[in-house]
Amino acid sequence: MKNIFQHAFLAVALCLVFPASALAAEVTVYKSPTCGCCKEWVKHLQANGFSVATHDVADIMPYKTANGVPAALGSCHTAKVDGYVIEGHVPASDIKRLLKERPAVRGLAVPGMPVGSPGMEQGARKDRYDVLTFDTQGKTAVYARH
Ligand SMILES: [Cu+2]
Repeated sequence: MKNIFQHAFLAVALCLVFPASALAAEVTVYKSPTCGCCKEWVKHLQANGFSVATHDVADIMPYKTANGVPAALGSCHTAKVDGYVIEGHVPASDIKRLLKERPAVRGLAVPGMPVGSPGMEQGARKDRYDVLTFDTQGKTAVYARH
Protein backbone atom coordinates (compact mmCIF):
# COMPACT_ATOMS: atom_id res chain seq x y z
CA MET A 1 0.00 0.00 0.00
CA LYS A 2 2.85 2.30 0.72
CA ASN A 3 3.78 2.48 -2.99
CA ILE A 4 0.31 3.56 -4.08
CA PHE A 5 0.34 6.45 -1.64
CA GLN A 6 3.79 7.47 -2.76
CA HIS A 7 2.66 7.53 -6.41
CA ALA A 8 -0.45 9.50 -5.60
CA PHE A 9 1.63 12.00 -3.67
CA LEU A 10 4.09 12.32 -6.56
CA ALA A 11 1.27 12.89 -9.06
CA VAL A 12 -0.21 15.66 -6.93
CA ALA A 13 3.19 17.23 -6.40
CA LEU A 14 3.94 17.26 -10.15
CA CYS A 15 0.58 18.85 -10.91
CA LEU A 16 1.41 21.64 -8.50
CA VAL A 17 4.84 22.21 -10.04
CA PHE A 18 3.69 21.97 -13.69
CA PRO A 19 0.16 23.30 -14.22
CA ALA A 20 -1.26 21.99 -17.53
CA SER A 21 -1.59 25.48 -19.00
CA ALA A 22 2.10 26.23 -18.58
CA LEU A 23 3.12 22.92 -20.17
CA ALA A 24 1.24 23.55 -23.42
CA ALA A 25 2.39 27.06 -24.21
CA GLU A 26 5.92 26.66 -25.63
CA VAL A 27 6.22 26.88 -29.44
CA THR A 28 9.50 26.06 -31.23
CA VAL A 29 9.79 27.78 -34.63
CA TYR A 30 12.20 26.95 -37.48
CA LYS A 31 12.56 29.73 -40.03
CA SER A 32 15.06 31.34 -42.34
CA PRO A 33 16.88 34.34 -40.81
CA THR A 34 15.60 36.67 -43.55
CA CYS A 35 11.90 35.76 -43.31
CA GLY A 36 9.99 38.90 -42.28
CA CYS A 37 6.50 37.41 -42.20
CA CYS A 38 7.80 34.57 -39.99
CA LYS A 39 8.85 37.18 -37.40
CA GLU A 40 5.42 38.80 -37.60
CA TRP A 41 3.77 35.41 -37.01
CA VAL A 42 6.00 34.84 -33.95
CA LYS A 43 4.87 38.24 -32.60
CA HIS A 44 1.23 37.20 -33.18
CA LEU A 45 1.79 34.03 -31.12
CA GLN A 46 3.49 35.96 -28.32
CA ALA A 47 0.68 38.53 -28.28
CA ASN A 48 -1.69 35.61 -27.76
CA GLY A 49 0.13 34.21 -24.74
CA PHE A 50 2.48 31.65 -26.29
CA SER A 51 6.14 31.56 -25.36
CA VAL A 52 8.19 31.06 -28.53
CA ALA A 53 11.70 29.72 -29.10
CA THR A 54 12.90 30.69 -32.58
CA HIS A 55 15.63 28.90 -34.53
CA ASP A 56 17.07 30.55 -37.63
CA VAL A 57 18.13 27.85 -40.08
CA ALA A 58 19.69 28.17 -43.55
CA ASP A 59 17.39 25.52 -45.06
CA ILE A 60 13.97 24.78 -43.57
CA MET A 61 13.13 21.94 -45.98
CA PRO A 62 14.75 19.21 -43.83
CA TYR A 63 12.61 20.35 -40.89
CA LYS A 64 9.44 19.99 -42.95
CA THR A 65 10.47 16.52 -44.14
CA ALA A 66 11.49 15.38 -40.65
CA ASN A 67 8.15 16.57 -39.25
CA GLY A 68 6.07 14.90 -41.97
CA VAL A 69 4.75 18.09 -43.56
CA PRO A 70 3.30 17.09 -46.98
CA ALA A 71 5.06 19.03 -49.78
CA ALA A 72 1.76 20.48 -51.00
CA LEU A 73 1.12 22.09 -47.60
CA GLY A 74 4.48 23.85 -47.35
CA SER A 75 4.84 27.42 -46.18
CA CYS A 76 7.62 29.68 -44.94
CA HIS A 77 8.11 28.32 -41.40
CA THR A 78 7.64 25.09 -39.48
CA ALA A 79 6.87 24.97 -35.76
CA LYS A 80 6.30 22.43 -33.02
CA VAL A 81 4.05 22.73 -30.01
CA ASP A 82 3.29 20.02 -27.48
CA GLY A 83 3.81 17.13 -29.94
CA TYR A 84 2.02 18.81 -32.86
CA VAL A 85 3.51 20.32 -36.02
CA ILE A 86 2.37 23.78 -37.13
CA GLU A 87 3.14 24.72 -40.74
CA GLY A 88 2.78 28.29 -41.95
CA HIS A 89 0.63 31.21 -40.81
CA VAL A 90 -1.80 29.32 -38.56
CA PRO A 91 -3.79 31.66 -36.26
CA ALA A 92 -3.07 31.34 -32.51
CA SER A 93 -6.77 30.68 -31.86
CA ASP A 94 -6.64 27.50 -33.97
CA ILE A 95 -3.49 26.32 -32.18
CA LYS A 96 -5.22 26.83 -28.82
CA ARG A 97 -8.21 24.85 -30.06
CA LEU A 98 -5.87 22.08 -31.28
CA LEU A 99 -4.19 21.84 -27.87
CA LYS A 100 -7.57 21.71 -26.15
CA GLU A 101 -9.26 19.19 -28.47
CA ARG A 102 -6.09 17.13 -29.13
CA PRO A 103 -7.28 15.38 -32.32
CA ALA A 104 -5.29 12.38 -33.66
CA VAL A 105 -3.47 14.35 -36.35
CA ARG A 106 0.13 15.31 -36.94
CA GLY A 107 -0.60 18.99 -37.00
CA LEU A 108 -2.10 22.06 -38.65
CA ALA A 109 -1.09 23.83 -41.84
CA VAL A 110 -1.90 26.97 -43.77
CA PRO A 111 -0.33 26.21 -47.19
CA GLY A 112 1.41 29.04 -48.99
CA MET A 113 1.18 32.50 -47.44
CA PRO A 114 -2.37 33.87 -47.74
CA VAL A 115 -2.65 37.64 -47.44
CA GLY A 116 -4.53 38.58 -44.26
CA SER A 117 -3.42 35.55 -42.23
CA PRO A 118 -1.51 36.36 -39.00
CA GLY A 119 1.89 37.77 -40.00
CA MET A 120 0.75 38.32 -43.61
CA GLU A 121 -1.28 41.49 -43.07
CA GLN A 122 -1.29 43.85 -46.05
CA GLY A 123 -3.60 46.72 -45.25
CA ALA A 124 -7.29 45.91 -45.52
CA ARG A 125 -6.84 43.00 -47.96
CA LYS A 126 -7.86 39.63 -46.53
CA ASP A 127 -7.88 36.57 -48.76
CA ARG A 128 -9.95 33.58 -47.70
CA TYR A 129 -7.92 30.62 -46.49
CA ASP A 130 -8.36 27.29 -44.76
CA VAL A 131 -6.47 25.84 -41.83
CA LEU A 132 -5.95 22.14 -42.57
CA THR A 133 -5.16 19.18 -40.36
CA PHE A 134 -2.75 16.60 -41.76
CA ASP A 135 -1.91 13.12 -40.52
CA THR A 136 1.05 10.78 -40.93
CA GLN A 137 -0.43 9.43 -44.20
CA GLY A 138 -0.65 12.92 -45.66
CA LYS A 139 -4.45 12.95 -45.38
CA THR A 140 -5.84 16.45 -44.88
CA ALA A 141 -9.12 17.91 -43.63
CA VAL A 142 -10.39 21.45 -43.13
CA TYR A 143 -10.05 22.46 -39.46
CA ALA A 144 -11.09 26.11 -39.76
CA ARG A 145 -12.04 28.61 -42.47
CA HIS A 146 -11.00 32.24 -42.33
CU1 LIG B 1 5.20 33.74 -44.44
